[in-house]
Amino acid sequence: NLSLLAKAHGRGDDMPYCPKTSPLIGGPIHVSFPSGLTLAQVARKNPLVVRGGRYRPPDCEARHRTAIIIPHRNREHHLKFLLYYLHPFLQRQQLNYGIYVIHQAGNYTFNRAKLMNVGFREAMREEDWDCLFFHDVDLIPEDDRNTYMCDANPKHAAIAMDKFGYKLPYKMYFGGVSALSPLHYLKMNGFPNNYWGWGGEDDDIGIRVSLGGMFISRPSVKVGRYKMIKHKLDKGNDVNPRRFNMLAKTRQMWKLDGMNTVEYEVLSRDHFPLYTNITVHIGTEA
Ligand code: BGN
Repeated sequence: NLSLLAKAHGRGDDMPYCPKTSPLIGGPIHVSFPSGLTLAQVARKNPLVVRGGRYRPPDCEARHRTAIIIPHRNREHHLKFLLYYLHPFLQRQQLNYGIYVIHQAGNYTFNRAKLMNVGFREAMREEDWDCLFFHDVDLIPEDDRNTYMCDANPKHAAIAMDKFGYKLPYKMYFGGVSALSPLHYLKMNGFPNNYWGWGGEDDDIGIRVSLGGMFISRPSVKVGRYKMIKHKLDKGNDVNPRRFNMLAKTRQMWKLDGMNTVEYEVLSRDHFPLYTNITVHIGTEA
């Protein structure tokens, strides 16, 4: 059975499964932002990463297939640092993984949650991922024991961020980095499509988890640590004044808006050396 599975994923019979706990895990990571770093250098440091930012352990069959979904616009500088840390981090965890950057086309107000719906659909189209990590571009994980695999319930991975003093800012916080299986995602009808601008969409997603009959799981604060790359509020991502009213209606809205209603147009799909870039037109506010 195991070897059939291995064959179905394009490998020979004799590849053993990777150990349940990777021997390559090292614990805390010192994160700094070297000036002058280039994507070509990152590529040279990761020779086993193939087209589109894909990787499989060379000497064992991965137990987990994880897609990283990164909503993005005009943050190339952050993306470079994230890729610099994330590729080796995921390789030490012996994952079969792929990195997807979902780039919002145009200058209209940013919509993080809708871009993640796009990422979910487009990543699942390419591969039977068993876990999706929805990842802000400016958050660098600081401990590789924070495993990028899914739990039985949706997981909030960014429990301890430096900007919040390495603790949760509030109990229901679900922002930054979260991990859902395809089944979790569909149970909560994905994410809302109508949060334009900064704030509230992550709280909506957190509420959807419980409306979908699930709980939020978290790693320990020792392990779920992240360093945020400092930046100013983005142009085109103003604070959304409607977020309070919208959050009050999540219970009425979650089945009417989400994965079942997402509409967009893919403008390009590029398999770059370190990531797959999907540029998408997601429209404007109704
Ligand atoms: C919250 C925001 C989140 C944001 C966190 C951390 C709202 C909704 C109004 C209650 N939520 O206040 O979106 O991720 O702060 O910055 O603004």
